[in-house]
Amino acid sequence: MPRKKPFSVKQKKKQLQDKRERQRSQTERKGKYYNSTSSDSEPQAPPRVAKLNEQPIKSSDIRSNRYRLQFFQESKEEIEKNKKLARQPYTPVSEKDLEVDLETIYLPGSVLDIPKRPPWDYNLSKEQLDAKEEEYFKKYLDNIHSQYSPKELSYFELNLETWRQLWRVLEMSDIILLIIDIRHPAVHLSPALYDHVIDDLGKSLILILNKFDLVPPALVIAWKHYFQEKFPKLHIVCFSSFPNGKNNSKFQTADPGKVLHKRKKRGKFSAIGPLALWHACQNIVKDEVDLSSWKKKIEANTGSDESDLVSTVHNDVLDTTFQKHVRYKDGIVTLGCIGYPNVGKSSLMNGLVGKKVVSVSRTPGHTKHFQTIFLTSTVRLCDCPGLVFPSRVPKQLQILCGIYPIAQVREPYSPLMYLAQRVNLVKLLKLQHPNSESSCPESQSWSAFNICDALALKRGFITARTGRPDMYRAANYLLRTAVDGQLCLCFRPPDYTENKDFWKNHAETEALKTMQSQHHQRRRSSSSDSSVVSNISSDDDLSSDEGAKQLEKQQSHVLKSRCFATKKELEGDKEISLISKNPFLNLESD
Ligand SMILES: Nc1nc2c(ncn2[C@@H]2O[C@H](COP(=O)(O)OP(=O)(O)OP(=O)(O)O)[C@@H](O)[C@H]2O)c(=O)[nH]1
Ligand SMILES: [Mg+2]
Repeated sequence: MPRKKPFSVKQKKKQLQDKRERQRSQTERKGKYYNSTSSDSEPQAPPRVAKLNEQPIKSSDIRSNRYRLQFFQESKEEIEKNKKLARQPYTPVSEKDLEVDLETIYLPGSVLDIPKRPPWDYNLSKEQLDAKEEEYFKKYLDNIHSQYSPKELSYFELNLETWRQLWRVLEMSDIILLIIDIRHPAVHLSPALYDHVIDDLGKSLILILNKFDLVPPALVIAWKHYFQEKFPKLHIVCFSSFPNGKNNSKFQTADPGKVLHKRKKRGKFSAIGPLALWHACQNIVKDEVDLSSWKKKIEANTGSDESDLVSTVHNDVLDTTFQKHVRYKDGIVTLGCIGYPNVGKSSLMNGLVGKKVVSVSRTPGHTKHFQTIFLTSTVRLCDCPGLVFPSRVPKQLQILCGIYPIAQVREPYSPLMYLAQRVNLVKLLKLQHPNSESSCPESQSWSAFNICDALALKRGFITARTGRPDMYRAANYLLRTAVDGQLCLCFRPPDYTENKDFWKNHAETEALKTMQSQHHQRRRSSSSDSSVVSNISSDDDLSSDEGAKQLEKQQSHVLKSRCFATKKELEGDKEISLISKNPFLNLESD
């Protein structure tokens, strides 16, 4: 091997300087491309793309990270600025400020409208089709960035592969189910999507107001009427689904081997709202498809006859080509479930089937590829990965909506401040100000950092190295609790505050109250003493051997962490569970 040439320090310095210079000029050249209207003169560096939910690559599937979420990452300056803001005392916002209008979030008819699949025909080869789509998508992003800098926009999906999944599901479905989390309905409904489905594709759209168990009934009904007025062609259905813990707790026996053996069976799922969904579908298909077997299944309210159906879960992993859609082909109606990540699309499918057929998780971006399953011989369900549409929602709110994996949030304090301004955390969590002994009243005003400090002290979250309160952990904990719905942040439609009594006394509100108490009763009676098990079962696919192994690992991990939980932590758990027993504690005035 030839000997290396001796290299002086001076030469090395020069080499590094040149390299830096080259990089700087490259950045400037790219920066011009990202110029926004607001800062025409200053070229900006291209933002980095954060690729979330990285999976360990298995040798059998080198493309396992192909479908992960991709968002623009905030710059360091943005993060520092937000952190600084979160140190300042915050002012709570009024109830009126919780009212949101769709137009303030989406700008229909602007460059922010959803990307639509470019036209295609059978003369194009797969490579040509892919290239055409890539070119179109690049142009779409260029267009957006010629008008907005990433700082001015929400997080939105940059992964073409995920958009392709949406296009595919829209193409193959006869009826589209747009699932939204009723806590944040205005964030989750893109008017451009409505126009695309109704006008361009000529298909029916059912809006599912999901997780209605987490929001006061009057508010759900007010939103329902708001959407109905704005989008007259929508069919609207309220829905909630949950794992049926009774089934899970049966698996808890003294013999851990037995537990694992039995857990290979699929856990049961329950839902409130399938009948209303059936009615909506029946209204659409009329007598073109026979939906009687689905109705019978709902009436029987069991999931017992699908052992053969479960095997028909189908993953079209490499299929990105398309076929011309034929409506109700072979007498089968296809219902495509689409929506933002974490709104409960997969849970809805499980709830309809009555047992766990697709994997669900509280981590967004869990469903990576669309999958189909027959609910009955004439009804096919299709689960699509979650998609974040471009909009003007504050990123803090997006994190609270659950679109960003909490564990990967780089700066959790400003979302926490956003939450604290809208939910009285200090009162709910009975926090004591860290400066409570100080005589100066100004030093006792609350900031997001103070809340984390107080909670960390209260719950005994201490950093291992310095023995100081672990504020980052406290912030993460609170964000997770909010996303899960134990702390209820929900928004109101315009003019709700003035008309609260009208909505409270609305005839539909009473009916929804009954459905809600049904949900809570069934959930309570089914979740006896299985907090550890139910956490795990909703997070992982336990149908495979690998799932069972993972369960074993996780179970021992959870149990271990329980053993090491301090007394303070367990007390804190009780507090949160008290809040979650009354999810509307912070909405008492409602
Ligand atoms: N309270 C409540 N939680 C729900 C309901 N439906 C789903 N969830 C929870 O919401 C979280 C996300 O559920 P998923 O079904 O995995 O959501 P998804 O839309 O498929 O998410 P992606 O696959 O990431 O797009 C899970 O923690 C569910 O337990 C509901 O009706 N009520
Ligand atoms: Mg899913």
